[in-house]
Amino acid sequence: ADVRAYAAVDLGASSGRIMVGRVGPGSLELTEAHRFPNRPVRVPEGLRWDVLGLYAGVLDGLRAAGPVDSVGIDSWAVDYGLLDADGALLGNPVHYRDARTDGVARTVWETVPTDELYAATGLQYAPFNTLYQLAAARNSVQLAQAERLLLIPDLMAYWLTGEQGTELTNASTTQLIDPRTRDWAYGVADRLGVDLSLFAPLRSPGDPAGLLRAEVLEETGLTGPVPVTAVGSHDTASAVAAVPAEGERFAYICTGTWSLAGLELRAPVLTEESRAANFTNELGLDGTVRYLRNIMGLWLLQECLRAWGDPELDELLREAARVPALRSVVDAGDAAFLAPGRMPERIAGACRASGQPVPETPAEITRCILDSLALAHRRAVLDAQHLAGHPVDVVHVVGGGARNALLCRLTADACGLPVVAGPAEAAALGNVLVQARAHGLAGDLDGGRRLLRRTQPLARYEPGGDRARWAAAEARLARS
Ligand code: LFR
Repeated sequence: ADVRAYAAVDLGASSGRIMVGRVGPGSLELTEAHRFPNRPVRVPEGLRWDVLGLYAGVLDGLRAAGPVDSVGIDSWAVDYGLLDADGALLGNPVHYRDARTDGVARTVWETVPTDELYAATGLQYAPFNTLYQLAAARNSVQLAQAERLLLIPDLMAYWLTGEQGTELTNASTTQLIDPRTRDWAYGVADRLGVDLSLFAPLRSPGDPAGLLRAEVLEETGLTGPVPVTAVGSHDTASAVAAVPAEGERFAYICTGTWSLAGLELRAPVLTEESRAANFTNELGLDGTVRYLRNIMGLWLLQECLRAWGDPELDELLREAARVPALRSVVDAGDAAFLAPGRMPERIAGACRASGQPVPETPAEITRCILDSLALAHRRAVLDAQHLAGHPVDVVHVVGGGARNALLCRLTADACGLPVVAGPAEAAALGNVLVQARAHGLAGDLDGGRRLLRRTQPLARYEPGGDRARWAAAEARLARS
């Protein structure tokens, strides 16, 4: 049968990978071609991405992938590179965890109050939204010299093809897009003095994004022409496209460095209640809206592991499973955990400050993190249903955390709903499916999901345990 091969470049905050998806009628097989670490670098000016290192990793990955029918690129959101009039990169892209946005939002809200900003863009407040990053950079030499701003996946696509565009799902994380028109929020940009001509024209998932340049073909050993296809270039957009759900009554949690927990909707929810609950309306495939809340996610654990000298994870999780449940919990939605460094101390400090037992051993701290994440998942899934008037029967856990059985079980218990876990490589699979679809394979969003249910191993966790304890832990946290 006719099988096509698609390279999915998926760049995450801690690693990049190039996966190859082979898609035929009724078949889908994903293999890893290359994986490499993504290590942010702290220089005197602040925290930066090693974007040339990432691009080199992409080229290595394409070489390892071998012949493919198309390439798609997704990455984390909000960050960007600036280009000068010659198309050269102006400095290393700033990491969204950099401190330059501290206190900046308040100055933006003096011009456009936060409720107006939410009504116009539907984006939850996060200090790192591109809008605030641009405000922080307002008087910088780089921004003054910039002719173009490319979000990270669009920058990679530009280097690979020489063509520039702004992919819509990722553009919606800039806080400069109106989720109703799915076009620029011209009024907001105007009032805040953001020059929208910095951005290349919008393009949508499935649109052609150029051909690999001759030098790229030479460096990767590929034979042209090889098209690059725009996908849901925000990794979360791709991951949600690969949630193997049936129908509409489902919630999802995309787990990785972050936990992104919420619903897929047909229209944004722009109410004041929704803003106060810090829910975001990001744009997804085919006119959908990703209505979700950002939760600190496995970042909390990753940072602890780093502090502990990277102990064996499976062993640590086994020990954590034996620690009594819900002894102490922290607010996993708290932006106080955003910056890197000293995470075990910060978590212990938060427990102490709220009058709870202070976790001491790595196993106790790990248990505190997983209980806290499950609790935050519960809150987000409950709040989203209420705010959107959209009830669910099941919670899908996709991304790296789908492999963490303890996290999945606790999430099922906390939500009081069955959890279906997998696929772990959801972002890469969503990336592949959009490319396949642009070639007339795999069908629409539902068709892609059906294909995933048939081809990907999924695990199911039924809710158990004492549900009242989760409500009590939640009440404890709310009081502290
Ligand atoms: C996940 C993610 C989130 C976004 C955060 C920062 O990788 O893309 O969706 O809020 O990273 O870009």
